[in-house]
Amino acid sequence: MPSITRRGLLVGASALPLVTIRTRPARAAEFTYKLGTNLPAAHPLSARNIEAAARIKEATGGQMEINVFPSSQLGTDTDMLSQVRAGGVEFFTLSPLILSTFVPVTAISGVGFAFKDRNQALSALDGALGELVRAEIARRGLMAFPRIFDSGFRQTTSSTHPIKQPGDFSGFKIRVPAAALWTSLFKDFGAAPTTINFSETYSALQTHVADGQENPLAIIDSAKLYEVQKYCSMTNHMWDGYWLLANPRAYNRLPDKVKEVVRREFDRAIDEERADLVRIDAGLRQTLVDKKMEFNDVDAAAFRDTLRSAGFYTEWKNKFGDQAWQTLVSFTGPLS
Ligand code: X2X
Repeated sequence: MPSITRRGLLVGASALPLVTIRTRPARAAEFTYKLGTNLPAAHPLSARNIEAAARIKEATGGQMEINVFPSSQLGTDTDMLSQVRAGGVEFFTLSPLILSTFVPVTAISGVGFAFKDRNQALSALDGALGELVRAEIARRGLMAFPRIFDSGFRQTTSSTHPIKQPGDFSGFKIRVPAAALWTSLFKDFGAAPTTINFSETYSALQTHVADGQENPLAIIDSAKLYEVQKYCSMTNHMWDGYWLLANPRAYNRLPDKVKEVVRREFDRAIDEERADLVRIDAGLRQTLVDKKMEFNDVDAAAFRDTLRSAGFYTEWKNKFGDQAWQTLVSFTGPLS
């Protein structure tokens, strides 16, 4: 049982009969933390985090309250990353590639055409590859929870033309998130990538600052990008996820029992979110066709060859270093 604070007890006892004290609404939480994400509330990652927050409040008897802020309400990813480092935001979900602006090796899970399916990606990140990158995240003074949220394989959308073969990328004004690996990959395809935070992506597409972008179907749908994009090309060029990051000082301030609840409930949220994506993915293409997007499939091998010829794999192998690269290929098989 949480103890009644001295002040609460005195105020209650002097002003109200005992029975009223016992039925008063729960006192203010001892820990009120924020969780920021760039995803809309309609995306399973936000929905499952909102549910986890409610369970955490309940299981701690109101001691811990986590307010989830979807749709970049706390700022762009770049802002939120600074905030979670400084402690102004306590929890934050972030793509490993964007995190690489602070911890370079985390981008390794985004190497083009590396994982053959989501199970392979999740095994790597639940296994040795995840351990390696989380150790680096910890060394840089941030905390990542042990498992990653799934985001899915990224597809390319456009308002001007479908991407059917690598040549269709030539000069293509494509918005990419803020990470060197993304810019490099699309330059190697021959495109003209421009870095824009996700919170500004919809309007950048609407005003044709960019003609295209790339994201998993669950994000194209939940962020309504189909309203400003006509074509969706199933390039499957990269798998992506979201690390759940915490400010370590804020996390370590929590009593052990609260930490245990937080870990358990976020772990459940991650399981459920991964299952949600598998379930909805099957129908998302049709959902987006119903919303008037035109789809096409591509020959992935041709796109991968383009990257290989441009020196993409050699460059990134050198950047990540042998140990990290060997860990990646122990899951994916050879990559060059
Ligand atoms: O910014 C994006 O495109 C998004 C939403 O997929 C990421 O967070 C990487």
